[in-house]
Amino acid sequence: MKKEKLLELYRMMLLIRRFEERTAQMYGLQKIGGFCHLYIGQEAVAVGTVAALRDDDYFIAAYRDHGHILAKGGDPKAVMAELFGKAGGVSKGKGGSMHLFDVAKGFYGGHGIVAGQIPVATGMAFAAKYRGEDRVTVCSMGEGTVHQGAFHESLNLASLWKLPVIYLIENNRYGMGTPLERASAVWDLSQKACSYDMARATVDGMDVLKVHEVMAEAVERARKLSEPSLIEARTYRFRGHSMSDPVHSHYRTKDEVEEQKTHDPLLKFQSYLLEKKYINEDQIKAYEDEIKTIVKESVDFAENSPEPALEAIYEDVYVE
Ligand SMILES: Cc1ncc(C[n+]2csc(CCOP(=O)(O)OP(=O)(O)O)c2C)c(N)n1
Repeated sequence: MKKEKLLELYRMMLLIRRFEERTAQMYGLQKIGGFCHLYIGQEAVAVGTVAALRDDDYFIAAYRDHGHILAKGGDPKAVMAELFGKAGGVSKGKGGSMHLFDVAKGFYGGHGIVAGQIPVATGMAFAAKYRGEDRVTVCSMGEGTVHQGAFHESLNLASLWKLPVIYLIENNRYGMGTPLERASAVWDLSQKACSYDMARATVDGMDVLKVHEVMAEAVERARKLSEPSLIEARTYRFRGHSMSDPVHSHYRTKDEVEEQKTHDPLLKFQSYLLEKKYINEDQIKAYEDEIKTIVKESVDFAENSPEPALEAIYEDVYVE
């Protein structure tokens, strides 16, 4: 990958990290309400994945979706306004954190129902194939999702019909407070693909370049051969399940979280770029300053954006 592209990935990971740190602050100030799930710690997965896609490819995610929409090119101002529930938001203030949407950028949500996005992704991939497009669909989900029936029904059809879709399990080890080991008979989750004769891979989700490499292969398989894949990215969330879950809840220890932070994907990638001399401390500072401004402008935009009008409640219920 060229240096410019590597720096783009770094900048995006930094944007997502700082955007969400600010989101947490805004939540604390009650500017943001309702459910809100931070992606901090998992940034390499979304960024590495989107780096392997074309702009017109599709991405669909669960409710932990801030990082995905930003990586897919969503406007930070409109994303922050959505978190604030304002009319200038990507979903006109009616979706909130869990229902971010940006069709122009190929981002189809933001879904609050665990596994709800998986059949939709399968349908999107079917539609792309039916229309003769060569667009790829990526469907991200947590590891707690793979036991839902919708996952299995979707993988079966995707394999049977040879659909250009990539199911991406972001294994952050916990479904709310339940560790994978207490919920799943199988711990190597990419094995689930074997039941459906589907290509599979497991990747270090804390390493943006490794994620990119594995996803690039899966994207090629989808685009050129119209074949699906199941990828498991092993990652970790540094914050609680949602804003109502303290970081150090009873289901994991402080030591565990601290140990995981030594694998911070942002710092790991930064060290790599420093080592390669693709970046220096001054440039890091310049990126930080630029991102700080973008995030501040996003908050200002969200603050100043109006509340949705009452009549808007009847709009956008159906799509024509
Ligand atoms: C159908 C359904 N059942 C239960 C819930 C409640 N719920 C919200 S998040 C969650 C855990 C999902 O964990 P995982 O898929 O691993 O995703 P993560 O939060 O770790 O990203 C559950 C059970 C839900 N939203 N939808």
